[in-house]
Amino acid sequence: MSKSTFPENFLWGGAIAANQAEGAYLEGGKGLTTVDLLPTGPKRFEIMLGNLESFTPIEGEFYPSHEAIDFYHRFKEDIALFADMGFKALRVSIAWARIFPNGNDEKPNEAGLKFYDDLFDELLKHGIEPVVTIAHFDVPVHLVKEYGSWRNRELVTFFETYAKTIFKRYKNKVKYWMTFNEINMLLHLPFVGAGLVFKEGENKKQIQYQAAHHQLVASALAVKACHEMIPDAKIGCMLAAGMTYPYTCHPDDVFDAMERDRESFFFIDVQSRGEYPGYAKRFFEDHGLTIEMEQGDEELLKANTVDYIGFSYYASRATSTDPEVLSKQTAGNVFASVENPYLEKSEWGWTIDPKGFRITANQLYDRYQKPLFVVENGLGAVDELSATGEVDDEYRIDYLKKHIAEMGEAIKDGVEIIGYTSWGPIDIVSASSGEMKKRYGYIYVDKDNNGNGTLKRYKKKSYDWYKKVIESNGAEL
Ligand code: BGP
Repeated sequence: MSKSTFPENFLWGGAIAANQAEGAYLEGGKGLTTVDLLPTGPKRFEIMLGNLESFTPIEGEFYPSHEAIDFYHRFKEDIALFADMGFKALRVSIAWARIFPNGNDEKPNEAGLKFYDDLFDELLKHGIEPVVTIAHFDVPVHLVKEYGSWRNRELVTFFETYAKTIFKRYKNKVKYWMTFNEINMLLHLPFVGAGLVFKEGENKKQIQYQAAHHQLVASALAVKACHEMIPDAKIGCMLAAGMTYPYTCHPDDVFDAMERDRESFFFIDVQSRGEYPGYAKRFFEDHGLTIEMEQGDEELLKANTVDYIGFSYYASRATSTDPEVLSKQTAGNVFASVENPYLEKSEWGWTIDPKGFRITANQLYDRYQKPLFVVENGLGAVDELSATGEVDDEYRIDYLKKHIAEMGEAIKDGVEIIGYTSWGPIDIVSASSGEMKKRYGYIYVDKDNNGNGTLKRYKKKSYDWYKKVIESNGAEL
């Protein structure tokens, strides 16, 4: 076997989120959560941007989170497959509304707590390390309705209580935590990232950055509590990463690319360095924004920085200041980007850029000098299940192989990376589109876009491939 560039104990595995996998959306005492109000179809995007019509699911609409892939009832079967593949880690999220159905109930919901106890026990039984995201794109609907979600400072206290509750309960089982999934998503899909719903005429930027401050304070409080309550645990932040290329070497383009990256780095600068960067202060001034801070916030942020930088990487982006180039925007991306003529794209218009992965990892490490954890990466594609139950997803293997190879290069560059959990190791509901046909898994789930199917699981070609990658600690790709 060839020599591995990956460290011993590297955390190979996969990542899923409660709302995209569990289903059982009202079972076990769970309350409604923001994602449960996201139907498929064009309305979905409107709502994700903050234009919600109703706080209850509408009769006749199809809401993919309601059943998802029924991981809630089938997790043992699925974990057995992950264990067979040799997973060292599984990243999951806890649904806040399973623990506190209204988000701020006086007492936690025991059935919800028990569900995650069982889930973590099952993982540990197989020697799989649970990596837990505290908030992955879900806010209890009650908090949105009654408090305006993260625009309201009160959410900080509710979140702190929630975080402390789960630290206390799972302190002997979970040693890797993450506060907010893709915290920068708040700026792009505000309902998804922070449960924000806008009224007409409101200054959205003002509300978004105020909500961001609340999440950053909540994140620091969670870091503080985690360090106090579980001294041997590590707690990180989570960024939707992917570097921005300047379209040309014109200084204006280069500056523009830097600013776009900073829009994302802003969050991590606060979470990792512990203070608002100068460029953010200037941005607030230039845009007439005022961030209300309470006494003690700055000290809290400074004293409670993260242990590692978790990030997702799917694609890179490109930017230009030339109006003509700027008019050629790529379709299907959450982050604005102009077409990059050097790169291929996925069926959903996301660029395929393994080298960009290496650059991004280097950028993050140069900037923060803290261990990195790649907690999402993968290719969303349409898979065909043959009549005999096979899926030939060579294109997925190709994508992952190239990305893992570049991750190895980054490690050789001196970047410290502690693990790699590819996105959706089993097919789950797509966050952006709500579709089932946008699949990432090594395991195929028989379910279509309209919610039909047996939910039966099938191993794809990539299943054995990834198993070998793990077995060889990344030496055999
Ligand atoms: C990230 C999210 C995930 C996820 C993934 C893939 O933004 O953290 O929840 O689903 O992207 O995106 P999609 O499902 O839209 O293809």
